[in-house]
Amino acid sequence: MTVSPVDLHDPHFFAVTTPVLRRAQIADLAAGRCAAIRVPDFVPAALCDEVLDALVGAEFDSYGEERVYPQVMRFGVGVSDHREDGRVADGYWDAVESSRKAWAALDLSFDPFELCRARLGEHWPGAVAVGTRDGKEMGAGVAREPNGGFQVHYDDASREFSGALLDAHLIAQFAFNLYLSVPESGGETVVWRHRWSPADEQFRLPGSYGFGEAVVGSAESFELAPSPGEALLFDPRNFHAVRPSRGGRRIALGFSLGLTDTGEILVWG
Ligand SMILES: O=C(O)CCC(=O)C(=O)O
Ligand SMILES: [Fe+2]
Repeated sequence: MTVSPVDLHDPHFFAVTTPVLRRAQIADLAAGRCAAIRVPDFVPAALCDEVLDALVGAEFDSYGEERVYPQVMRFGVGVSDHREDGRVADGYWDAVESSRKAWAALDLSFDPFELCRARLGEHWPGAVAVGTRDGKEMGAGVAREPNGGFQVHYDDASREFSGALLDAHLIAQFAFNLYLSVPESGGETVVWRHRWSPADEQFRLPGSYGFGEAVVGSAESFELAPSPGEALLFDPRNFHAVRPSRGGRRIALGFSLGLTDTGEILVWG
């Protein structure tokens, strides 16, 4: 039997666009019945602009340049920069505290991460809360500016950390982004229908979080050009990348989410 190219599409590998994030859609994402959920106008433009205006005047740090090249700028803390041999380095907790202070100093009229959690939880039966580790609250999220793009990579806390990252049993992981500013062109998010396997390590860029694009071979993919105010929730175990931006900054709020065995959604940055 010959398989025509059209049969090579996995009907569960697609991005759904929805005005409202439904409980069933989050369940489908966890179950692998879709690969991404886009919610346009997830946060009203006026609130996005308030955060963007504050961030534009703020000083961003860069991720560790050995591991993250091209350079990605960030405002706030990400635990991926504080991973040491599969553990959370002690310095993470001070970084979380500094990050809280830096966000508070922006003097916004609301907490954008709290608002995102509230929106995510509108139709979810369980709580959506910041995760804890050894009883301490993790970072709530970060603003990231990958103007040169993100290399092809995957995110999976259950592989990246030995033991449990949070004080909970995670059964699925999602990545969340709220786009505040997008470039005139470029800056697309690409997701491939390919999950890490041990042989992929031959494509690992030395010392990097990323892989050479050959790692995804001929895997099916889709490309999303984000709009300001849009939220993207996806399964980050699928390899993904962000294309370089041209003309304008690409700034998004981001955090990771884990679905627990008790039906809560716990986030961390
Ligand atoms: O900025 C994006 O669109 C995706 C960034 C990313 O790699 C992630 O959220 O895991
Ligand atoms: Fe990622």
